[in-house]
Amino acid sequence: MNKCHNCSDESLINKAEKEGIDLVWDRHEAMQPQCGFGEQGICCRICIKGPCRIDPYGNGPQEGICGADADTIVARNLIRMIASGTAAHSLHGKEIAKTLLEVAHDEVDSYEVKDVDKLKNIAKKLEIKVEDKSVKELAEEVAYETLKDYTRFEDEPCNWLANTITEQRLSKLEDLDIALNNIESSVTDIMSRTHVGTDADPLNLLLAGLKCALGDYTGMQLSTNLSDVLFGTPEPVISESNLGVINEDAVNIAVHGHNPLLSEIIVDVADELQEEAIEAGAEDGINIVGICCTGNEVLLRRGIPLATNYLSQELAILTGAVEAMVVDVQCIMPSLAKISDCYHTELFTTMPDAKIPGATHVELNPSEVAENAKSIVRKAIKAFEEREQDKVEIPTETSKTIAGFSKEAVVNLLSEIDAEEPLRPLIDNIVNGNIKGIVLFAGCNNTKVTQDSNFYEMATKLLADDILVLATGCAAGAFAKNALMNSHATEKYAGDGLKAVLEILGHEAGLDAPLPPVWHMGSCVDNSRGVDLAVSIANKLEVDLDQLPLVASAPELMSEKAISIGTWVATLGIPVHVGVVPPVTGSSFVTNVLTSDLGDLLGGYFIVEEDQQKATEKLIEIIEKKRDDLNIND
Ligand code: XCC
Repeated sequence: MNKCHNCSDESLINKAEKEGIDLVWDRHEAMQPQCGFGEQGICCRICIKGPCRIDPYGNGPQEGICGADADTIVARNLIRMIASGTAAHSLHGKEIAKTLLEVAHDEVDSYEVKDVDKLKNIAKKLEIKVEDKSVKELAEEVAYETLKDYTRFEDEPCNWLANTITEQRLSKLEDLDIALNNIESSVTDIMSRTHVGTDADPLNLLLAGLKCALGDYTGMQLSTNLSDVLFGTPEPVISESNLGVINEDAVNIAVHGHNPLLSEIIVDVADELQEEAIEAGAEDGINIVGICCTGNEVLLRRGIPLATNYLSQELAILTGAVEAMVVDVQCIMPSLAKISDCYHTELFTTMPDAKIPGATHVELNPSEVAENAKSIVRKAIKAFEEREQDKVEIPTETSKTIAGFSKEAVVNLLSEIDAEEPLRPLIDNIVNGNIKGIVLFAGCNNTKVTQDSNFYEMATKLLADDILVLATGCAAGAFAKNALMNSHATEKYAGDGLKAVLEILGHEAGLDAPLPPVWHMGSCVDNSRGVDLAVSIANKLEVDLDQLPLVASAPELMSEKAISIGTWVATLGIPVHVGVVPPVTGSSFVTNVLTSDLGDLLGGYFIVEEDQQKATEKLIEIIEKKRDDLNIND
């Protein structure tokens, strides 16, 4: 199998081979054949009588030692994945909410409220009175109302759930008793009910999984929105992507992970220390580049170039020109420590809950964040002097990237056409078929797929069929690197209807060229931005989300977070394609619920299809069917 869809990566993979450095693809190969029981989700390690495994061919045991069958085991394993994903995203959100509270209480001076209008809009959404209140008072109330979503014991639904979805959807969730009231208790609930000898009913388990996944959604909503308050709401910005953004004549610092609390400060501090880098011999000063979702966060808000996405994170170090890699939480390969040891690169961990053996730990707690960030940047400047020139090999490829499509940015753009009803031009073009539908690509890379290939192949076909593509997370990284986020891509790939719309919008945006055909909405927590746009369209059309010609796809999914995202997307009524088979096939009951019954119940369901061509056809078919049902197909 090819490892990646990107020639700049190829050269570095060869370099690693020459230098005897194992990369993620080598470890994948060494792991073959992977455990078939694990792949189907029928291995149970929940108690220590086990591990137990169910024979998928029916010859051996059909029950674990306690009597749990394949349906129970698969459902339990799946919802534990959802709980982990929810915990990861919502803890990220909680950190942001706590920081907003600290700003309100004057306890930190490195952060401030950058988007006051957004803060006021959020306050209104959360039914907080805005008049006669200072910014700090509002920030305090918004933070407290937000944090209630982590602590509420009454039955009413979470603020950031109830106030961000359609009314119809909320009542559907209430009818099923899954309108979540407390993010953290949903995680506790999963861990408790999956303990040995507790919930054995696969349907009951799956319903708890849906409820918990809504905690992932709620955590994302509040993460995105409060990050915008603290760091600014993204507007279209032009930058570059791919490993070629690493600059031989600069001190290169890669920021990697998810939480903008860290990367924003590193970017600020780097600006202050440019002179020191130049004095150390780096002609171009300090060059910050991003990886994974931290990369997306600073690309959208600060125009920082994106070096790469998940699967090729190790390759950044292989360039031999990265002085420091600064990581926070999630999706950071522990292998980075070993690989940086082969180079002058220093790997810095910064969060108390994400340390890596072999890395240097510099904790970025809010009270001394600026000082510690400076010490990291100064160490990087020092490392520049130790760079081994004969080990430097930076690929030349970069792609122009236009990013920053927050919902607000989209509405601002559209209001240039219709100030009264900004969504009208978008809706009109969906109704008249210039834009047939929308696909939101999300999720990771996976060694089981040639990196980025599913994203690229599927998106280019969808664009040709006049389907607008939105993207977040490593999906967005794949499109940015592979030149699908610029005006040239619109000329090259978009069908005539879509192209005409993007030309008009590009003109309104003052670009003198079409808007890109793939809209970068941000990091994984920013999947909420896609929902915001969809909810506004649904409300305007007076329909629910499941009626829109809208589909989501995670064609290279990998993480537990991707499972929880996919689950809430389906729960909100949007069909979700996955291009890697999740570990559920050991239970036909669970597989049927996810791919069929869920659709009857909530409108959203999973489509499992590994073949990118067939997957694309299925998505188009769903979009056509939704258009028929809405009576907008000619
Ligand atoms: Fe991680 Fe967000 Fe997946 Fe990328 S897309 S591999 S979760 S970095 Ni979120």
